[in-house]
Amino acid sequence: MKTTVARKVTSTATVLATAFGVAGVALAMAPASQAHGTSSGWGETFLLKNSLQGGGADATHVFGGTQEVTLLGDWDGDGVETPGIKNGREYQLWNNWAGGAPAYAFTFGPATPGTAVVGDWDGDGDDTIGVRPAGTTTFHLTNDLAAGPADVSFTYGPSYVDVLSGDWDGDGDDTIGVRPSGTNTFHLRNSLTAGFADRVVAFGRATDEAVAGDWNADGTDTIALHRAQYIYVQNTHSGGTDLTLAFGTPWDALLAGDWDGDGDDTFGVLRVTEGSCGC
Ligand SMILES: [Ca+2]
Ligand SMILES: [Ca+2]
Ligand SMILES: [Ca+2]
Ligand SMILES: [Ca+2]
Repeated sequence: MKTTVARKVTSTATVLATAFGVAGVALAMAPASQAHGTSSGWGETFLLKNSLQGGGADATHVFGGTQEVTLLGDWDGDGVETPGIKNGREYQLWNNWAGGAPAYAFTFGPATPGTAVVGDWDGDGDDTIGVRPAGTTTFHLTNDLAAGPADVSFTYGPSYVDVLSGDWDGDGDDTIGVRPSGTNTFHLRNSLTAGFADRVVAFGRATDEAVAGDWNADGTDTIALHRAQYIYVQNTHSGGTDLTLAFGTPWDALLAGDWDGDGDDTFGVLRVTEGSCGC
């Protein structure tokens, strides 16, 4: 699964007051109501878990700076998901967490701000990106990690939505799902075309943070929700919860991905701590 992450900025004082020694778990997107656009702080820490269990993180990475959007995807198709950064229409993507020069750096999409999406749109095994410009319902997707026009463009859903991507039908390609703001209803589409949802899934609450992934490695992506420090996982599109685990803190942003390349997606969290710099 692929993820875009909206940061939740937590003050240092809050962290210290509430720390209880947990590690966290993570749409890959936070609902618009919880999204923070910018962070002037320090300490953007990714806590990753390789199993669907609570407890401490299996890997911890400090990555990124003050950029607005972190992307997670399998850019080189080796089965391991790694980070990237979207800064306006500038994209920088890495095939590891070590930093250094990005493996891919390019511009894509319109100059207007937009919602980023990540997925394997053409089913060839690697993830690429896309964008839905703010205030529009049009998705522009590319199958190459290079500058150029969109390979696919289509309209889907209303203007105010949370956007997910995943392989909802298990046929090998990723498509789009949206949750209209203020609802708990996910409208999943199985083709990259305009039209009605192929599946509608009611799950959780409108304020839950939602991600998608293949938790049971059956080839189909389903939805998980983050509420407080709990993650509610479903393995089918039934709307029911198959597994509940605790990971991270309520202030963490939920992530999902295959961090170790074993074929299933697990969780992570992004913890952003804003310090008092006196500046
Ligand atoms: Ca990879
Ligand atoms: Ca691809
Ligand atoms: Ca599919
Ligand atoms: Ca699955």
